[in-house]
Parts: sequence; structure tokens; C-alpha cells
Amino acid sequence: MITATSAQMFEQARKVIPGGVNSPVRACRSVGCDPLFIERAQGSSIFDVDGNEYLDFVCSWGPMILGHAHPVVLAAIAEAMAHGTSFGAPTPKEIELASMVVDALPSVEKVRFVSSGTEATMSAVRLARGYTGKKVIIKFDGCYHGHADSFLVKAGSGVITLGIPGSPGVPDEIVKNTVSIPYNNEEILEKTLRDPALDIACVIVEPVAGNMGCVPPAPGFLLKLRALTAELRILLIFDEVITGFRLAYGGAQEYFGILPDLTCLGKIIGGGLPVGAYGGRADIMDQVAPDGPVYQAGTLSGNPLAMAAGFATLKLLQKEGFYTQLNDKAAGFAGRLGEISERTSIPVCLNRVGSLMTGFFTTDLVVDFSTAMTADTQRYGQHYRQMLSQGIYLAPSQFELLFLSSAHSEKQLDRALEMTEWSFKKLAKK
Ligand code: KE4
Repeated sequence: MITATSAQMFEQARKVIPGGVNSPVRACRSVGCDPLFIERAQGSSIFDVDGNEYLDFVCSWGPMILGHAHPVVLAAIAEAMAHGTSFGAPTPKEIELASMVVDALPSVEKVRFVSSGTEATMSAVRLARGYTGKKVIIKFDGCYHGHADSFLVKAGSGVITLGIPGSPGVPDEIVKNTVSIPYNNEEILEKTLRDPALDIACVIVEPVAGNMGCVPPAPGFLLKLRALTAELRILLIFDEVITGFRLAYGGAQEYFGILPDLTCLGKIIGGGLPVGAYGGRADIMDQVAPDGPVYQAGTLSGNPLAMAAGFATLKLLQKEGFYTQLNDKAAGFAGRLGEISERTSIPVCLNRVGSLMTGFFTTDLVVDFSTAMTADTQRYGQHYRQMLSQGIYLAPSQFELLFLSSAHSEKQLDRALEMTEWSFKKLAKK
């Protein structure tokens, strides 16, 4: 596997782009190697600029649930492109995709398109504050909702003290209204939500945590969260940027049967092009400008090419049995990963929900941020590099997800499992 061109490109990139990448995780810092530069992708494979092929388990961090360069999606983009790329005016395609989202998500009566997941969550929180007239937002340690200031608080900065900035450039005044508490801890959740000193506008949650690695909601946790927020008239925001159209056609809210007040979407709904969205009850969404006073805007919101890609993608996801097949394939894959862990005596906590999964190199049961942090990141880095050398492209961080797509064939998964066993045996010798 020669990667000389990637290395040379990385050197060039670093001269003109911070860290040589346009998103930090792509720099592969936590897995001890430099990033590959990707030239193209097709189905479940990506190809680097040196012509090496890799079986892709990142899937662009989730959007490519149908695999890369799906012919129907490409054709839809090409057709839209022939009529121009952006008008800054309403188009028929926006109605088509908005109607699909409303029909798909049980809790969404109206939806606004933006251009990223961050814009979606940032706008949903502003709307929650505007609608309730309250200031404090509650999030969970290890959950990530994009890089808007309000979300960048240090984990564990809740309960005792209010938000502590998690990044330079985020003023204390901004994050003092953000409280971050442990995921899956009903006791602290109830204590926090009932704290009379907190003027809480909303709780924002990843219904399945994906940004500390895969951490499923504990049985009853989402139900408790929904009951408490309903009782205390606190808005519940499901950040479904990952889970939306991933776990089920109706996302996590269909998968778990729990309806939030607002939902944030991204990734899959753009079919690989930049789309985010936030939506929910009409009485809340009608507070968004121009109908309401809560301001939010975007030059490329509802971009016609992105709408076409999203529409074509969601149409294909409506195929009978799509999610059953995908989730069953993932269950089989995860089961065999567990067997390899046993056979090679390499302890792994394997968390999976639907086609989302993470193998944590720890003997602990990973149920929240602090248990996720017990994972051996050095060992993950070794595994990552060993798998890459065999043409298997995993997430360059222990605390991210492994994504499957409908394009991953059983034969390709068999090879990935063979390589996993080979890699684990090498780890066992270290
Ligand atoms: P974007 O602004 O990156 O489109 O979406 C932010 C976001 C919001 N909510 C959830 C649950 C998310 O997972 C994300 C972004 N996910 C990361 C991967 N863990 C994107 C990859 C990256 O940051 O480069």
C-alpha cells in the first residue's frame, strides 16, 4: 500500500488549511498516522490518490447509507444541475423533501432546511429558548451536537457548576447557561431538571449516543427523559443528525417509539450533499422567521442539488425491508466480532444499535462518557493502522462509530472479519 501521493498532498494541504484538514477528526491524530487523500468512491469502497482501494466503514460519518455514488442519486443530482445550482429562492424540490421528512417523522409537522447538522442544532436551541423564554440548556457528557458555542462545554461541568468552556474562544457568559450531565443517569437527570435554580428551556440529546462511540440509551432512560420534560414543560430536542433515517425510516423516534418536541437532522437527508434540518410541532416551528420572531437564515438552505440528492436517497430508503436487511446484516457482523474477541482474548465492549456500532477496547461495560474513557486508545490506534494496511477503512478514533451501508456485501464483511481476527492476534502478541 503505497501512499506517497497522500503524504505529499498532506504536506501541501498543511500550508494552506489548518491541520491540513477541514474537520479535525480527519487528521487521524488519535490513531497515530497521517490521513489518506481520497480521490473517489463507489459502493462500499473508497480509493485514495495512490489508487489503493479500501472497504469503507466511515461512510462519510453516516450519510452514505446506500453506499457511495449510487447511480440513482447521481442521476438526480445531474438532472437538477442541468437547471442551475442555486437560486436563493423557493423551489418545488424543497416542498418535496420537506413533505417526505414530515411524513417520515412522527413528531415533525414542519421542518426548516439548513446546510449542516451544527446549523440545525444551533437553530433548534435558539428556537427552544425563544419559544419558552428560558435560557438554560441541558446536554449530556460525551454527546456532540456540532460546534456552536453553546454546545462546547467541558464534560461533567453540570450538576455542581454551570458550563465551563470546552474550547478557547467560547466566552463563559455563553456556556454558563449550558449544563452537561452524565448520559443514562436517571437520578442526576431528575435532580437537574427539577432544580428550581435552573431556568431550563430544553434538553438536547442524541437518542443513541454516537460521538463518544456507540452508547445506547439505558432501558427506560428516554422514556424518563420524555416524561420529565413533558411534566416540567421543558422542550425535548432529539439530535437525530446520525440516527435520522439510519435506525429506521422514522429515525430513533420511530425505533424507540418516543416523540420529542423538536428534531435535528443532517447527514443522510442530504444524500452526501450539505443538508441539515430542524423540525417539530407546528406551534413551535411557527415561531421561526418570517412567521415568528426567532431569526434563522441561510444562503444555501434548501439548495436544489442537495434537495434532489436527499429526495432520491429517501425514496430508495422507502424500499420494503431496507432497514430489516441492513440491521440484520449489522447484527450478524457484530455477533461475529464478539466471537473474534472471545477467540483471541482481546476484550472488547461491543455496543450496537441497528447499523451503528463501536467496539471499545475495554473490559468495562460502556454506558456513558466516563466508562467510554476507559477504552485503550493506543490499542485502538494499533488496530486502526493494521486494518488500514489490509484495506479496511475504520473511523480514525476510538470514540466514533462504525457505519454499515446497503452496499456492504457479505463477502466484504467476511474479509473484514478475517482481517479483524488477524489484527486482534497481532494485538495479543504486543
Ligand atoms: P455537522 O455540522 O458536522 O454537519 O453536524 C454536527 C453534528 C450534530 N449532531 C450529531 C449527533 C453529530 O454526530 C454531528 C457531527 N458528527 C461528526 C461525527 N461524529 C461529524 C464528523 C466531523 O466532525 O468531521
